Amino acid sequence: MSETTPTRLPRILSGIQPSGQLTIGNYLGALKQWVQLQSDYDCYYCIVDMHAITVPQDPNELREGTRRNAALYLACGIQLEHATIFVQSHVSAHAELGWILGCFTPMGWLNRMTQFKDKAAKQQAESVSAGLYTYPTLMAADILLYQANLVPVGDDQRQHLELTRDLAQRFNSQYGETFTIPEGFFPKAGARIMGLDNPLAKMSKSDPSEYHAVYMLDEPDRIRKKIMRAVTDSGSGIYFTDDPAKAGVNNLLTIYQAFTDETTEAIEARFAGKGYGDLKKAVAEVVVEGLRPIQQRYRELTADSGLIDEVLAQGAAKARLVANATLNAVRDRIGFLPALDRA
Ligand code: AQP
Repeated sequence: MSETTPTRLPRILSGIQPSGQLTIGNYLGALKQWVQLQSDYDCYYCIVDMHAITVPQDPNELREGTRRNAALYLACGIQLEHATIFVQSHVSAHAELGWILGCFTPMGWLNRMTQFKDKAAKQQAESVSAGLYTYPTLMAADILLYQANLVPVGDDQRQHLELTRDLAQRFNSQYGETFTIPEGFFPKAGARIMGLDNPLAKMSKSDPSEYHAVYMLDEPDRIRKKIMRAVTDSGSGIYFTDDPAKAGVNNLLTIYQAFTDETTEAIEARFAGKGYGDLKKAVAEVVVEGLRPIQQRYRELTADSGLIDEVLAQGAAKARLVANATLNAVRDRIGFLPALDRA
């Protein structure tokens, strides 16, 4: 089944968890691409609150984070004429298809997921949830429900996307064409922004340390302070490199490049002969200036208290139409008896 019509644009699905303040990693790895791609696709951008609860969340912070994500999507430049913005838990088809796909996923596939291993290692073994383990099958449901052609994500989601493709292919070959096989879209610069305090670990919004991440809503002075304290090395060369000993400098250059879109050569020439202090000041300024219009727009959007909830209500209604069409086809394919009282 594919509810593709000859006239509709190819579709995008992507989402971010409301599991804390969004970082410049979320922005550069995901949001910036969402904005750039939006006019060529029919876009579905969700706030994946059901994924967020795979680790413990404070209910009030989760609600607040959900609205904040939505406002930041809009503040970055997502336009409602191109994109549907919605909350994952508002569309119950995600939970149902997630369950069904879980029943088609060999545990061996899930056992290979490095993100589960990383996140589980940060918790007490006995408190790691089954939901964290089956996270990739819910993510597959998110994508496949919308028959998405393209999924713009950061590098850390590559393995989950591969699993989604494998699952869709397996289901299609068993039950006939049901799901579109999605392609990943990874940014050229900024696919993996590393922690400022530890440039060997991915920058994450849920990392508790104060100097780990720049948040999209950080005040300019706070951004400067964090970047000036970023870990570098005892050497002096400023160039892009895979050498783990210079991961801090490489990360700062990557952030600079992702914000400015300048070429590698131009950036290396700009910093030739300069010191790490100069590099950090320059990076801080491009981050401050890059985030300034987003922060301004965020303040405007959130001044209207009902606006975000209204956007999310309309988004959910639109998303349900697409998601339920796929879910009905899946139910039929696998042999669930139709519920005659269901519209
Ligand atoms: N450091 C990063 N560099 C590039 N892209 C990143 N993304 C996240 N961190 C980086 C991309 O942001 C999107 C949303 O991620 P998510 O919130 O759904 O899950 P995540 O990848 O687990 O993000 P975090 O910030 O690390 O969240 P927590 O700390 O809650 O686990 C994805 O496209 C991701 O690739």
